[in-house]
Amino acid sequence: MEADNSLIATIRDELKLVQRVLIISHIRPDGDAIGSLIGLGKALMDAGKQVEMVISDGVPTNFRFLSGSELVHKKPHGEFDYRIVVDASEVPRVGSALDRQPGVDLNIDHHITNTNFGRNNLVLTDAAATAEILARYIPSLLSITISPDVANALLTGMITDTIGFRTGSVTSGVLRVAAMLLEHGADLSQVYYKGLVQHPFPAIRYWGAGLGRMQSEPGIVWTTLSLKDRAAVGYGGRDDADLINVLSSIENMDIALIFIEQPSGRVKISWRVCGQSNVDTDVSQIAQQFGGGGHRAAAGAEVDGGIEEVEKNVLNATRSYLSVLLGEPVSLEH
Ligand SMILES: [Mn+2]
Repeated sequence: MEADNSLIATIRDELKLVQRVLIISHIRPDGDAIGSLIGLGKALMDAGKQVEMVISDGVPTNFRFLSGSELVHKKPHGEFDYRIVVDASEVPRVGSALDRQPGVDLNIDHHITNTNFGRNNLVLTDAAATAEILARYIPSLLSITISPDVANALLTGMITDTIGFRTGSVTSGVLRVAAMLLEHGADLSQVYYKGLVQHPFPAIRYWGAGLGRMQSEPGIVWTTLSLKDRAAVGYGGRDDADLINVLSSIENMDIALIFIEQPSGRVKISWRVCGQSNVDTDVSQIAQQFGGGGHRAAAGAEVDGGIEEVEKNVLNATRSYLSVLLGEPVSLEH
């Protein structure tokens, strides 16, 4: 994982001159969005900059243990001379946070689907997390030492995007960067437990609703989560509460997917390559057919339509994708 030297030099020179920096990450933030935002935000503060951190949806409760999370706003308030977007593959992913802001000066990301929307684009698609890119380059970009708060935030991004260092994106280099963050004061067991393991009671009851109607066929396992399910258990999120991690742990499966009903007739879809899959699966290719994106091992999309109709269409596309990969004749259900 290596960025172009002249790009790093350009960014370093620009950051030296700026005073008021806006940093934004994506809606429905995951641990990498939050960890990258807070890690870079606190590092810029350590370098003497005025910083505002913005995520349209705010910080989910499980990441509020991070020092600096209390400084994250839902929209920009001040005036800025530099705008940075982290962990977002395209501008619409940041929601309304960039409204009335004249363009992105620096785009830092690792998504293979990144559209290079920034004036500068530090996009390294072989990085396991945006937080890994930041951990590698913050010391040279800002001429600072990584503080314990910055280390904790960046380790959160790395641990969550690699699901605890167990995805195919984890290399010896990724573990070396994580070890460096521990040397700078990151608390591995706290970050691991709070960022990955711990769930609220209603979330696990919500899993129960999804697990109860889980279905499978050769290679594919899936389920649905409805608005009713969330109301019944009092789960406040609009996501799958990480249930996809359970589905993708089922043996002899290649692809897990979850359909999550959203307000106003939309359905969010989450794909995950199962841990034991032997096929060279890239679920972001299926997600892109539905206007979504993501990574080889984990991808998502959100589409208009009723949950049953979306389930049928998306399952068929997933079947077709897998059949082509396996070199089998395509048989679709109608
Ligand atoms: Mn990420």
